[in-house]
Amino acid sequence: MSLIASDHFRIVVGLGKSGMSLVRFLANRGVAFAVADTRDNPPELDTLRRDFPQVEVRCGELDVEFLCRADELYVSPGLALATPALQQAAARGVKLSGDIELFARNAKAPIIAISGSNAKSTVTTLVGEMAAAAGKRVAVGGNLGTPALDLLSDDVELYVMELSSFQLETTDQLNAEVATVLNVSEDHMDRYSGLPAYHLAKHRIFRGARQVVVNRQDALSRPLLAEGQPVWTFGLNAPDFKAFGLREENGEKYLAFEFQNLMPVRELKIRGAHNQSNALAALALGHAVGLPMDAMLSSLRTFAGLAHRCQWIRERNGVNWYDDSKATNVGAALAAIEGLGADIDGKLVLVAGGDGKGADFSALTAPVAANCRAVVLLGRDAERLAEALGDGVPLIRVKTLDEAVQQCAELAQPGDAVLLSPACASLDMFKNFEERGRLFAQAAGGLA
Ligand code: N04
Repeated sequence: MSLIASDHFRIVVGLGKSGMSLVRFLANRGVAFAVADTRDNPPELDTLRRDFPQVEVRCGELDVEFLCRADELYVSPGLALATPALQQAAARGVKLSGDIELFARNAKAPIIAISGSNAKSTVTTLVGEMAAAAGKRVAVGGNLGTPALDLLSDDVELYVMELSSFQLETTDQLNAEVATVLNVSEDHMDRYSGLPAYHLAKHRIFRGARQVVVNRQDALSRPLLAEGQPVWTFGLNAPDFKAFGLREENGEKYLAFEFQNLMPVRELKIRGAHNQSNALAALALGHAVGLPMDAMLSSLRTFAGLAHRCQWIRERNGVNWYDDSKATNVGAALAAIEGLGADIDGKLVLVAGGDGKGADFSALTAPVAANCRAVVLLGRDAERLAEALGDGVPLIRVKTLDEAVQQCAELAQPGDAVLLSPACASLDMFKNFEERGRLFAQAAGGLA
């Protein structure tokens, strides 16, 4: 018996945004498939039933016999690969894959691939803007914005992809033109056995990469390299060959490439040392694919940062309010606390807490004590945060975001800044971090 492509049967497991992009992709190509989701009422179910009424859908607990009808499963990043039903199917010879693997097999233009615990959306967006400024037909997406498979087009000249560790777990061979893991700090410890497993997942981004970009200040960003494989580096110290970094001349700091100054740091709209690092990472990635320096620098001058990423909301009674709802892990909150803390005359009133995903919060203790007037705590892991922060700073427990905003308004003094930077996911109280940020800004905006 011959096995031709039309004999193959696939199952899309997990019906979120990327699950729907898989459905469209497979349906367009006439591939036979079904859909499964562990939830009784997955978010995209109505859309699927309306647009693809002929597709079989199984909701609720995964059925191994059903999964074993497929030769390949496309598993959602929202579902752990360790899920017993998936592992049982794999043991019976079913291949576990994902949307990024399919994307990589079908992309005809070079891929810039970006992962990391933090700053991946900022760097991905920056590189996308640099490529557009250079006149490239560029497609930007993946973990942010448009799902990977929806970007595929013969017109695209360059793909700029943000990829999460969960997306990389189901990707065998990405074959990026250039790949980077910007940084590695603890996140998603509810889904990984520890930092080594998380690091291993992230480093799958380098499989088949022609060139790599490495963070000189994070040893965990460095992959095992092939002989002669081109490596570009970035970091906040002075650059050497094939490196981007900072140089100082006449008391002025410059973004620099090798031994040449490119642009004074003060021309960046995004503030803080971590954002200088982000700018250098974007330059390194763009340079690796041959983007002209002038187009890249003009993008750096105009980029004002992402929503919910240390975003300025308003000024009230001499206090500036910031929404950093995107800080869903300790590393991100640290960057904001230290970055903004150094930039203001007064102190920070921090709003933190939510779903800590099993994180160790102890790295926050000293920076919070040094930079914060008070911390307003909310969400599932408020008490775990309180324990880690100890008595180095006044702690105020609240039940709602509105209550948090009221407390901040009372606590903050002229010259201070109020900062929502939770160090936690939002899913215990909100739809996502965007909703958390929007509601915080709304409440802050509503103060008389
Ligand atoms: O927004 C926040 O506050 C933080 C969100 C985090 O901390 O990064 N997100 C995740 O951890 C996360 C979210 C990780 C992977 C995927 C997602 C998006 C998408 C698709 C399916 C999805 C969840 C699912 C769930 S599928 C299935 N059964 C925080 C499920 C599925 O339960 O969310 O079959």
